[in-house]
Amino acid sequence: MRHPRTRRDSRGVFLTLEGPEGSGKSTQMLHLGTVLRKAGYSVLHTREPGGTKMAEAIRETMLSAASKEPVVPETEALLVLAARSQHVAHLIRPALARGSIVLCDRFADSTFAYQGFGRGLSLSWLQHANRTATGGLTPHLTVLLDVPVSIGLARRRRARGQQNRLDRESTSFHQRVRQGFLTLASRTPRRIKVVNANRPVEVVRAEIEGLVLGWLRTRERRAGAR
Ligand code: ATM
Repeated sequence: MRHPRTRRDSRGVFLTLEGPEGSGKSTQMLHLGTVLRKAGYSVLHTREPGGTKMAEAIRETMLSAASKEPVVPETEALLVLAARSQHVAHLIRPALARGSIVLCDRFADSTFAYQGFGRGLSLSWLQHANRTATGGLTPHLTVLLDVPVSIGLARRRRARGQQNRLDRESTSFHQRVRQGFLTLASRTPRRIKVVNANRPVEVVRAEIEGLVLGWLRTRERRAGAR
């Protein structure tokens, strides 16, 4: 199965949530999914790396801290891209074709932030490889939850038992990742909306909800006017 060459599926809506460690992304994803379903949308909630059986197996390999064998940055990038290729072909594109909202916890911006800005791999190579893996599929809207590294890592450590291989990277790595996300947002401000996640969870929740529902209504109004 090859990826079609279309940039976006015209029926469904592809929304992603991004952010560094401890930004509260997973909690906010669950809430947003509930809000969208209550508003009458059909929602597919998924995550990266992961989403299909094979992609989840790749996630386990990539994030496991069990092996003592150091992971080469290129290997890490190719693993997330392999997982993404399966995910896009077997889960995301079919859901978009059915007209669903696909709500995805991380996508290509994480590859640019972690493997590009964090690990120092070439962004143009990553963009090219990502296009090959996805057939050019790009989210319609991305919410970036931003939080200072010290706060994010402390939150993550408190959530005991959840530390993976990347959580254990140096503070400077996580700083580069955070700055990387903010750089991506400043380059594509129409798609990537930054939300300050260093506030009480319900304040952040309300902002995300307003932002996404407002964006969907504007899109529907425009589609109706055509
Ligand atoms: P979550 O903890 O948000 O499920 O993400 C899993 C990890 O995968 C996350 N790091 N930590 N800790 C970021 C990492 N990741 C990448 O490095 N590149 C990618 O392209 C994706 C999608 C995730």
